[in-house]
Amino acid sequence: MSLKKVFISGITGQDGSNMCDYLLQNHDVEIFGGIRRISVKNYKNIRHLKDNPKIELVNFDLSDPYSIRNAIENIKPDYFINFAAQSFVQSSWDFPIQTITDNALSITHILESIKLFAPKCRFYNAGSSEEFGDVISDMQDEEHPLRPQSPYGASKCAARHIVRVYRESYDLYAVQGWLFNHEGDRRGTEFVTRKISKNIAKFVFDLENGEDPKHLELGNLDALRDWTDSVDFMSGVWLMLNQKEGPKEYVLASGKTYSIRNFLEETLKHAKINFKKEGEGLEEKYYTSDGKLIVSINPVFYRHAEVKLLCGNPKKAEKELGWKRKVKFKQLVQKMFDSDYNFFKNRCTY
Ligand code: NAP
Ligand code: F7E
Repeated sequence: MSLKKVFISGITGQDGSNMCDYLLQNHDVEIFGGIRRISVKNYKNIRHLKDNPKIELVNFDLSDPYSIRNAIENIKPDYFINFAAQSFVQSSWDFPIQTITDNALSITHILESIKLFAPKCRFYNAGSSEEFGDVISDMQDEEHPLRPQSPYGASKCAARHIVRVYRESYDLYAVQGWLFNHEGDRRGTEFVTRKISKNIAKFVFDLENGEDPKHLELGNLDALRDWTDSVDFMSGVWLMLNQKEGPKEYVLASGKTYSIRNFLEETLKHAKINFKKEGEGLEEKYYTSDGKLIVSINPVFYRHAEVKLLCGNPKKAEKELGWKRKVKFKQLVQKMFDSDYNFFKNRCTY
């Protein structure tokens, strides 16, 4: 029997590469990874898969409907997992048209091509807790209204509606999960958790090597986020794609919330930096016990509108899909710091 064909877009990103690893470790499938043309190749998250015969890289750009159509018409995948996106909320105010084009309009192109060329293909689109935006309850579940606060959040809401319309109009297996923030050692360095882990690791490394360490600039430390290890979410996405009944859409989250300040202080503790905090608001600063500046606030990292609190309720996914996360908050902080610290340490030995 021929292997099931899984198309993963965004394979060079955090989730696409983690999904590839998850499938190769747990399921006998053939993977087609969508990659776009960029000026400098960034294959670091998939370098370890370079010679794997079960993976083929395929030209695919969300902003080019012909590349979408060609990929789906030629491969006729059994599953299409769309992790490609303009995924950085902050940039969505600078590139609103690109954000809507790549995150919403492109989903219509994908669904049209699935409808025409692979109607049995099961489609997953990466939804986001950013769709809940200006939240009306302390915990958000599948019933929470969509109240996006950014062009990014609005783009994911538009995609959610078009996925539902195609599912109901054409009886397609098309779902969009609501994934809350998820992180790890493959996270882009512009996102706050990785920005903290990488910069604090470098700070420690420089101190240990007698260099003058550079301090880190951050934005709003009061925002509350629900963080999970991206690796833990991959089985949840696959379960959403393989429901016996449905298809239904689920929230995946840890059910706990922490401030950016909590993440920073936990990282500093794990890095064994004795720190002291001074000032409030824009004047808030972190110093080492001997007075070296570690962190200051730069308003440039504040947003036009902030999602103040995210805390997802994963009960429905746990009960109906049997999904459960493994990694807790402190372990995630440790994993990210250790990975970045080891990078600087090993780089030095070459
Ligand atoms: P990521 O690391 O930023 O990866 C994004 C991927 O999309 C990269 O492979 C990127 O390719 C690709 N991409 C961007 N624009 C593209 C285009 N026009 N055509 C084709 N590919 C394009 O994001 P992630 O954290 O893995 O997130 C995966 C998905 O989940 C995204 O849809 C994101 O919006 C959504 N999401 C993420 C989170 C989270 O906390 N991580 C939470 C909820 C939802 P290049 O390498 O070429 O740039
Ligand atoms: O910001 C605050 C910032 O950029 C988190 C994406 O994966 O998750 C992610 O979106 C919080 C915000 O992620 C800095 O204001 C403070 O409140 O790491 P982030 P995000 O915006 O939550 C959702 C669920 C997605 O769907 C997205 O694709 O941290 N913050 N200081 C900062 N944020 C950044 N980036 N940089 C700072 O210096």
